[in-house]
Amino acid sequence: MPLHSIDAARLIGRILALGEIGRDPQGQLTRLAGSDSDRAGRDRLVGWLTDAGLEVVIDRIGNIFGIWRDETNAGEAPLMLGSHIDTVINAGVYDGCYGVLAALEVIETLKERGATPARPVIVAAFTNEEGVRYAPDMLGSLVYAGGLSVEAALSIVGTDGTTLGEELERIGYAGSTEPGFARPHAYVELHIEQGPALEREGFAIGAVENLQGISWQRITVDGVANHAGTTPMAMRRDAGLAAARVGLFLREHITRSNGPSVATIGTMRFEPDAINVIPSRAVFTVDLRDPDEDRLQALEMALADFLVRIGAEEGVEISVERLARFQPVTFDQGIVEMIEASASTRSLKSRRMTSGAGHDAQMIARIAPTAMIFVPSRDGISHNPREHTEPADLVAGANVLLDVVERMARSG
Ligand code: HGY
Ligand code: MN
Ligand code: MN
Repeated sequence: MPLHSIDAARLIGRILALGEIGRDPQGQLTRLAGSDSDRAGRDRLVGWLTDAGLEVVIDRIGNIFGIWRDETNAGEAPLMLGSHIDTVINAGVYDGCYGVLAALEVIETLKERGATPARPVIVAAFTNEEGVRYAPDMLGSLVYAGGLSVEAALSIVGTDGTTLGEELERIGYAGSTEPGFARPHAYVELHIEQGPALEREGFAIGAVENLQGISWQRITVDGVANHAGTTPMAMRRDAGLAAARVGLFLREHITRSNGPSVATIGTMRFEPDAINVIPSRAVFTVDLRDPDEDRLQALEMALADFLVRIGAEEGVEISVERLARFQPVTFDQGIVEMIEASASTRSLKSRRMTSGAGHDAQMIARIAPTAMIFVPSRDGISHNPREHTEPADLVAGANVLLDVVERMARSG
């Protein structure tokens, strides 16, 4: 059987074109959910979906869907593909966008070949997968999967004091369709690995069989502002020092445990934020992850205990706000095997793996058989403008997606 291929130039061209949308004067790429640059990226995608002859649907949380269906298959549960096109700050061009554009490419390739799938095929671009402006992350797919009400999601206040609902209205993506309008027959997400494993071990394809749990917290430490020069160390109630101790604790605790857990303090701000004033307040976030739910809970408990301890030792008040909490998920073995079979037919070396990053697949797995396909990330770098995947790897991943879609769309 001939091995079909997607149109490599069209796919790569669109990834690079979308990657130019949302650059600031310094050339940094940022398309935070609900922002003007997010609107520009969304508009570009909707243009491509429309040009491809797909029915475009926007739901109430701003998820974008391109639907390929006809009267012969409209009654069947759809095969859903996709990812996200919002980005982190100073992002690369592949995270999320590759999966959305490769899904569109697969549909266009099948349409051009005159394929007649037994079920509709949908490409989805989910709102606010990154969660940088509005927490939690994977928000649009979480709502679509019924994990959070639309109303609760729309009322989430962002890091800049806006609400997601206001911003979706402002950018023209507050759709009218109820999220969850179609329960997928299956969901497959193609994504860059964003880690070092595939490149380091020489694999072209990752058949992702599970995804780790995620815990996001915002921690506020309240101490007492005082003079940096006149205040003896023993008299200080230093919010900044307490915050610094948390970072050290997490590093040492995880190193001692010698397990796969990871911890990140990605944001931190002090008040009054002056060089010669002992900080009265520190506000920072902690991102904890582990593939095992019990270990993740144990890590959360260890952190909670440490916060109580340093509150007493440093004479500071500590409060914690939970921003996101998602359990690990296991993907559908049948789809994982299809991914491996396609890679083998195409003489692509593949390995099974766990996703360290959160993805929309983590949410859609709640309502449909789900799996992911990874392709290598150069130097394992992501959430960084140096993010890169070789064109040959991008095309290989899209062709594996093509095979899986053909196989799953064939059976009624
Ligand atoms: O945080 C994550 O893993 C994803 O990039 N939202
Ligand atoms: Mn992503
Ligand atoms: Mn990301």
